[in-house]
Amino acid sequence: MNFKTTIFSIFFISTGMAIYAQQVPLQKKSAVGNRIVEFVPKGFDKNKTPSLILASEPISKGKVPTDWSLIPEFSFANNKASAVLNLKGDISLYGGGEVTGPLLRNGQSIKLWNTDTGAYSVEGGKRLYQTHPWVMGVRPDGSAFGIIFDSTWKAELITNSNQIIYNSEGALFRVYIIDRKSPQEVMKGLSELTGTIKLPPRWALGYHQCRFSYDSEKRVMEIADNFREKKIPCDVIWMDIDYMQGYRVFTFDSIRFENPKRLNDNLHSKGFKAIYMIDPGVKVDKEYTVYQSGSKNDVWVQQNNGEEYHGKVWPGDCAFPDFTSPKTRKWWAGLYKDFLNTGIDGVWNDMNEPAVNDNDFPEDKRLGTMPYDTPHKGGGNLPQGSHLLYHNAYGRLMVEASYDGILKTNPEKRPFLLTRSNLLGGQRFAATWTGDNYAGWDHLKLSVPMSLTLGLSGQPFSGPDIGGFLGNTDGDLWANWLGFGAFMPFARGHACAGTNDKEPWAYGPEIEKTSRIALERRYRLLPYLYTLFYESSKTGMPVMSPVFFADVKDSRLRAEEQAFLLGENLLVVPAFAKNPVLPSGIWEELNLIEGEKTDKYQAKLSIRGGSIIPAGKVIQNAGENSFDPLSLFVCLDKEGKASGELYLDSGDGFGFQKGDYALITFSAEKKNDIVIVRVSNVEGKRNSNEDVKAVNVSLILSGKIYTGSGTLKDGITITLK
Ligand code: NBV
Repeated sequence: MNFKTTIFSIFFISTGMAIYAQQVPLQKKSAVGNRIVEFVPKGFDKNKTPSLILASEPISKGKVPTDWSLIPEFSFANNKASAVLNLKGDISLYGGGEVTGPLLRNGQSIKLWNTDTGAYSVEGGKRLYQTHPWVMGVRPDGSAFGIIFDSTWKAELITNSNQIIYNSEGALFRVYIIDRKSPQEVMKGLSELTGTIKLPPRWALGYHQCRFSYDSEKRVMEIADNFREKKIPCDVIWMDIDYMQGYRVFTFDSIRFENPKRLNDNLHSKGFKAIYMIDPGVKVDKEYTVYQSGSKNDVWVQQNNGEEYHGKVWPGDCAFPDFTSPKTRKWWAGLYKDFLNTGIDGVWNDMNEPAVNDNDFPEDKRLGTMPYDTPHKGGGNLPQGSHLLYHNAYGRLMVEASYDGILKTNPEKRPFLLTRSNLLGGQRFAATWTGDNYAGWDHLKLSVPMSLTLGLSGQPFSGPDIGGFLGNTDGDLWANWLGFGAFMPFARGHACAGTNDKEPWAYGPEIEKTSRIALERRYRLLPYLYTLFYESSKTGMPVMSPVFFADVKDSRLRAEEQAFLLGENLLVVPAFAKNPVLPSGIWEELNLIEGEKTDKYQAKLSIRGGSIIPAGKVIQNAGENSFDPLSLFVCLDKEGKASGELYLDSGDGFGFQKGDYALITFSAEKKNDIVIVRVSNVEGKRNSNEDVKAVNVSLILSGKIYTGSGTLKDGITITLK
């Protein structure tokens, strides 16, 4: 046994997997991007481990940079491949996608096996709904690297302080490492490999109201009307599973939702959008058209003996589309046409781990999903393979098909799709939320590092069930959660069946007032938030970032997970935060709504020195005109300068891809007692003077506010007296 084999053997003993692991030499390593290196182990076979993570097959661009130091080591034992990256020095680790536990991932381990885990209770929260075999490391000098284990096989990911270990239960896989000067540059590298989100419609950035379930057309309209009567901003009402006829997907209950078109039209007339749930399990019912058509098209997952696989979900026995097959994905996409033509605006894919209820099996036989050896057909670029290979990609393949169906039905609109299960890279198709949390303080606090970690794993569009899904919520918890949840990329209140009402007005007038303030603050910031989503769709940067992004060299900030940044310029400190570690430098308090300062539930907002944040007025939904007037909040740096950006377009559709947008850069400069704010650059063909007629500027300097107003064309002058 040579020295290296000994190390591997020890490592396998310590992780309890196998005693002897065969070291696997590298077959190839080459640069596939700017400081991105691909590592291919000898014996790697795409037909055993296809890539479902990368946006496209990487192209070799020559040799590995000469100063490159990060080389993974591969091994293979008992038909299971592993890789390890040895770390030198004091490295802060992040990533792993959807995880419980701390933001700083040193000394953590997770299981990559997508699981329906109510209250995150399965295996102590080490196994959640999604798979992100990705870790980012940040060195003391602020330079950073990231590693992708390009595999969907069942796996575990261990982040020790001196090693990143990935143990799969399947064939050899490729590894990609990005090594760049900052974590932000590494995030960009991740998006070069796995893609970015598509720019969402602006309405998707508003507040969403959900419940399992608003169970009749009447109840949905009551909720919608309450928002408008009470003047609490809201854009979307969600239809959970009870709108269906006996939980049959793509159907509507003939009594409670007898006329979905009428309901959707009604919602639209009041400025709401309507989102409906679609699960993967299709009821086995010979009278049901979706089951009939699926059977005719041979789309179902079959067992090794050729019989249809059936598993229990909401409707009882269900068949499951085999999304690994392009034919099946096309068939699934086609189902959306008639469904969406009732005026549905967005889709919610749930239970797509896929979750199967096998509670009537003896405990040791329960998998909660299909048996590992269930075969999947594959097709196109995908080989035939077992569920052990494809389970972690099931949700990701489902949302690819759903996305295509939504886009095909309404090619002139931007799809909005939310998914519970997904895979690294799946941000290209769907936004996500963090599944079934519960109404407790620990899950309220956990929701910040969870969404931060998703953002650091390529998925910027996420948020928790605000208020907590499982269990009853009291007014105090709700108001605290909404107080900062209003600044998360995806902001939706949700509640489980059998729990108390969890709408902003459900806790009495005081909390209703607080909720209104929180949401009015979000709506004022929509122009800023939309600009961040635009940037993210271009570069892969998170919308919500950890505080250490403000100063990557400041080691104090590396573990901060109560406070967070929205973009680079806005710091959000939730009301619950105790002694948060905040970035140094100039940060001024930002106030947006009367009454927020004295409201104990509101997060504290601060604007970074050197920045300009664009804001709109309070509107009730994102379809209303926000720029009457446009507000610019300015905070100067030490040199008396500031700059910022505003992206605007029509809010939906694809005109922006043909130039119908304006990306306006503002700059401010102080000379003696005068500050001049002007447009320094405009990109895009849209005439922003049509959108923005008047501009109000608030300059915040040492806690004092100085104001001025004018137009984009002429610039605005502020006198500091
Ligand atoms: O469709 C019902 C729920 C849904 O409200 C929730 O958000 C999902 O995560 N769904 C799970 C099914 C089971 C809930 C107990």
